[in-house]
Amino acid sequence: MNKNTKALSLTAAAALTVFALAQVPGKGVLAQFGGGLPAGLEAVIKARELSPDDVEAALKTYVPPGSYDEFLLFASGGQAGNIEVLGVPSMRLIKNIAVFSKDSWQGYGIGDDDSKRLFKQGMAAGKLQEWGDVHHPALSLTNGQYDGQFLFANDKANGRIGVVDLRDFKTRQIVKNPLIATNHCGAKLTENSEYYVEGAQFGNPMPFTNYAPMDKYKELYRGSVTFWPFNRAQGKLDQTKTFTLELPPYYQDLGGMGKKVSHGWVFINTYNAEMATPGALEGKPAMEIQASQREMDYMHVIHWKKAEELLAAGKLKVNVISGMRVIPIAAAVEAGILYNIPEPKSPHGADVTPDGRFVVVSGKLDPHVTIFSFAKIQKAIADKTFDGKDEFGIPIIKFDAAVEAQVELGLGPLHTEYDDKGYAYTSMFLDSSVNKWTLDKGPRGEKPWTMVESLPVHYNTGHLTVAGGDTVKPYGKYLVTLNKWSLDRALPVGPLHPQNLQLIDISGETMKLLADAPVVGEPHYAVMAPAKLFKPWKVYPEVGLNGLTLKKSPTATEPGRERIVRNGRDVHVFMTAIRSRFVPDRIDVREGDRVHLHITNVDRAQDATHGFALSAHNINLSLDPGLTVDVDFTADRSGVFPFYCSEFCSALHMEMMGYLTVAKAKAAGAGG
Ligand code: RUQ
Ligand code: CUA
Repeated sequence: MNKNTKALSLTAAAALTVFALAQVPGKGVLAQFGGGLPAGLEAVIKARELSPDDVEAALKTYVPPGSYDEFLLFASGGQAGNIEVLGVPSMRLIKNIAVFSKDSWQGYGIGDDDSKRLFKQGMAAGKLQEWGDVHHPALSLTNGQYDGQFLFANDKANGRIGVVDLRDFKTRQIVKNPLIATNHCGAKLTENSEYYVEGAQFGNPMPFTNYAPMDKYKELYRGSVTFWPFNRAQGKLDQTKTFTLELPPYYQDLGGMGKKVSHGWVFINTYNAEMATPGALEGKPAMEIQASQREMDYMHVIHWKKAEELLAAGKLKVNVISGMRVIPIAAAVEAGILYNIPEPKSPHGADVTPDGRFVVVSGKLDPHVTIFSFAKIQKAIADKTFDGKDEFGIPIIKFDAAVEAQVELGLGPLHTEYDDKGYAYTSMFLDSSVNKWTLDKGPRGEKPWTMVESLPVHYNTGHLTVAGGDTVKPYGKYLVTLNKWSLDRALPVGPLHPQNLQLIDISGETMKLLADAPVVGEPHYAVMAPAKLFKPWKVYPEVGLNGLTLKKSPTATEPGRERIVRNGRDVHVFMTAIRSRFVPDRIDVREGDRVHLHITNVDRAQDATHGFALSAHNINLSLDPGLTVDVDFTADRSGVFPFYCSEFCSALHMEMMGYLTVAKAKAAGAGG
């Protein structure tokens, strides 16, 4: 729809603007305009054919030059392997955090030793992976609330987790789960960041590097969920202390962490309870048909706290597989830490309410959201109100015994979050809308468990996020939808369209769409928190820090102590960078020498970043103020290779350069 068609007459729009301006807090705002609407403003409204809604949205999202946004949004970059940081309400991109994929802007994975080390930790099945599929960013929690310290990202494609330190917004750790090929569910932290919970996505033999024939899927393939303890002091997931629950080879999907009363429990959706396997050429129906046969799938209900206690007491059987402690299904069932509840088919979100009393499940193929009560689940377990067991011996809690309510919302409910008032918001994939509904109490006296509003979004929204909407205390105010298709929402830029974020104001009685923000890389989920929660460094606190350990680098170089040290075929270059020179600025080596560059940016000024680009060697570094960056390479071809600063750092930036010369091996041999 052309928005010009909804443009109002100048007078109406102008009147509305005055009204909207009058809403700006602080008295006497209109006085600045001489008590009325300046002619210039009227002209803009007319020339741009803005409607009253447009004017209001513009006023609500405008962040004047030099002012800051109120919230930070961390959106997954999907197959771009990164996390994008946007300001809310302006929806401007502020930073790209490279996690699993290379990024030459921040010199990530473009030759430096630190990211080589990180990428090596993240090898999958013995092979370097230079990209990832980031689905679910998660902020570290203290007492169930964001604490602004760490950010986690999962890589669905390779079953990996990345940890980002929010002091400098950089990736500090990548871990690979050796048991599973892919991950998806959980991807969240427990209430005090005790564990990062990582569930498998697609069933695989355990470990996935052990081949097993597909016709033995039920027997030899498994699902799982791994609990990774988080060592906050070190800022690291501790691979040596994980425990994993073996699960049936259903596809584990999203998970909700228990909160408050339900702390200690995790709820994980599954789909493909049919345990179908692909075989299109063998005449099998497509997976989408095979895996949607049953009316119900199962949600796993897991008492991880009890598992932790029993493990500590040595009272739980574990098998060690690929160095990981794996609790077999039978042992988990016997210990009373694993149950199933039937849930409407093809579920996606399992979202625990802020008070922890309910788990809301959205099944893409069911028009309802289903609300399970944690208290009823507990009672059903205590009373053994089971409907037999699944094929793997896991007790099935009776659906009716656990369900609190079902709310009919429409087509394709996917994911639910909560605001600060007591409303729930569910993204509707097929209907392309956000539907708002009441929990067990209508905040404005509405009926409980009732849909109160539906707002169209554009288009095919996957997840949504409310500021703090997955914590015990949501901030509310803004909601962002993460739309899969953008169709006509952005200027055409070729068949590959951007994805689209939409900012929605949820502070009033009704939802208001404020802005579109096309992004690159598929946003699966995002988290949003007040900007003031984060206290990132402006420069590194010390000169000569290693970017991975954040400790003084053994190769840090002070000004005046720059040098080139030859040790056989190894040439160590201790270099400084400062506006606007590299010292040394000439490196003469011979073909076959191993060159080790150790470059310290000794500039202390905020934003005085230098780059180091070396021609024909696939190397570009970002030398942030205070960092020492190491690079290692073999001078394997003779020639003359300029290096230069790739950040425009000063008026004499163009002069910030030098040469690497590589003499032919033979000629050099003569020179000794
Ligand atoms: S996911 S929408 Cu991991 Cu729901 Cu993609
Ligand atoms: Cu240093 Cu440009």
